[in-house]
Amino acid sequence: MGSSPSLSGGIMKNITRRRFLQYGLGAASFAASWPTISRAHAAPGVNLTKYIEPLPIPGAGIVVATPDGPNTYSFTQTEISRQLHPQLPATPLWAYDDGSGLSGQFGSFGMAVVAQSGTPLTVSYTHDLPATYPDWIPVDTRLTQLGNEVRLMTHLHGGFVAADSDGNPAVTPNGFGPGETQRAFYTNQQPQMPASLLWFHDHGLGATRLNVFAGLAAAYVLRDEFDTGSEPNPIGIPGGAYEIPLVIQDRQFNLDGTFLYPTSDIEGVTWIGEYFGDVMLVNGKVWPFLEVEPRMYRFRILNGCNARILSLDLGGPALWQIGAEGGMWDIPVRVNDFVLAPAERADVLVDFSKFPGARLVLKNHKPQRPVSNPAPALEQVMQFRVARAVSQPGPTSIPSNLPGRKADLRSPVTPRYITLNEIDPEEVEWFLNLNGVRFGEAPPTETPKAGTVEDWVYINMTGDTHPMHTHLVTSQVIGRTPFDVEAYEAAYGGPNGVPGGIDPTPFATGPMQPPAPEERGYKDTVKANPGYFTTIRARFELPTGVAAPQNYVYHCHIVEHEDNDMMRPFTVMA
Ligand SMILES: [Cu+2]
Repeated sequence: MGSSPSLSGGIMKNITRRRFLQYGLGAASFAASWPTISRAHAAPGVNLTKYIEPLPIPGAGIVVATPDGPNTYSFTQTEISRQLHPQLPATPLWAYDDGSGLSGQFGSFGMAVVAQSGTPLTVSYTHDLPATYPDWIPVDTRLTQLGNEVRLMTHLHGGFVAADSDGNPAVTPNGFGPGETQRAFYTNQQPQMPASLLWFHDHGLGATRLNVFAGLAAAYVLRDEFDTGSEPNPIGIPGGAYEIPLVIQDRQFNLDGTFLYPTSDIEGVTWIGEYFGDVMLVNGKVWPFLEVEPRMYRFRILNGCNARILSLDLGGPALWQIGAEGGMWDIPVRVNDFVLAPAERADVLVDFSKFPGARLVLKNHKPQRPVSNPAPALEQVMQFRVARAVSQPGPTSIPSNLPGRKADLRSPVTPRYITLNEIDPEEVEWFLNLNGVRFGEAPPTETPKAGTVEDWVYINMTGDTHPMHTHLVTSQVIGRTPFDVEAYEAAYGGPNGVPGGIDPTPFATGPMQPPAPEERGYKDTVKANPGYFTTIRARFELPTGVAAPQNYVYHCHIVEHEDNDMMRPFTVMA
């Protein structure tokens, strides 16, 4: 393709592949570029029989972590092996061990901390994994600080914590090595950490995608006096055995049972642009089933995929969403499906009372535009088998009010304009960035003053949706504005994309579109769709007793993108 003198070749290529994917060639062109090198040893997921093992749940397959002192947990990152499907050999996994030895973990996702909003926790993580990566985890040593060494760092995703408890590479770029212990203080402070579903996962610089893929992810459930987790509760929502986490992750397998992570077919490159599986795991088991009673349930859904954006539908029962990443909302919202990008969560009420005896399949569809994600189709997620009898009736109606919050922040100071760029796709130098600079290339340019409210405008120069995650804060989605990407790029683009700080408003091609109904509350991960600039608003506060400056990061939560520089530090200033 020709390129005008005012544009670098890199920028034109930046557009090329992603535009093809977005505007039609889609599946065909993606299939052609799907890495093939290791597929000879792949165990095709299509051959695995679906819905023959039960979903692991807390207390039966998912370990509810046991503290080793008052409000203190001590985890060890360790290697275990579990059979994730009866037709597969056992799979080696990396896991968080609470000291129990993990006999209660049945699958590849098996740990949950239950904490109380308002009560802080002290948590440690001790690296007891191999010193170097095993063969089934393909490191790209161009992206890591210390080559093939396994360097770990646990981040509490959604945590309102001091920088040195955050588990972020702006503070600890080298992470933690074998035998070393990371210590963290999780404030669980109110109102910033209300009852909600958080998760903790590895955040090793340049290796997050691999460490999470290997299993280092766990749930962190915050409760309060309303959201007790028991039934009955003051809110009038299901609890106990009728509240169930659904952590959805796609994977590929090798014939020997190990997880398969493809490598690039570009000479000299190991990293791939996105990891997509051909098998769906829920709570760490391949295509499981769950027996439910014909009554109301509460599901806490987390997209734990590396790169796949899910669009989920249950094909029957009414779905009511009551909250998302930043906790519960003020009212329930009726939804038809859930479009969840990696790290996004949905808190959902589902009433099976009209479906006794039914077998329902949770399905995943291709997300509708303007959401764009190059994932190949993977339609089936899990099965619900509805029994005919109810053992405990529980709530029979959706509550009209909830004890949570609608996002409503006012008086932002000057907005920050942040560009999302993809450079030289399908070439050796392929990488992504924010503001035209690599993660460690320049000091932070996002430096909010503690206590102020800021609008951050994510200007997507690529053809894909990027789920942008900001550490420390949750955000209100203000809206998304369509704009002329090519004209903005032609005016301001350079070899590494468009730099930050340039208002795209003069290039808008229509009015700002309001947030989706399911973006009602505060969110810690927001979809930045292609063809739009997305405006979010947050109050940049620090936990009680923590003095500015404090360093955090924000990044795309497609973890392949995060690992290849779609991440930047930010500093909360005095
Ligand atoms: Cu991304």
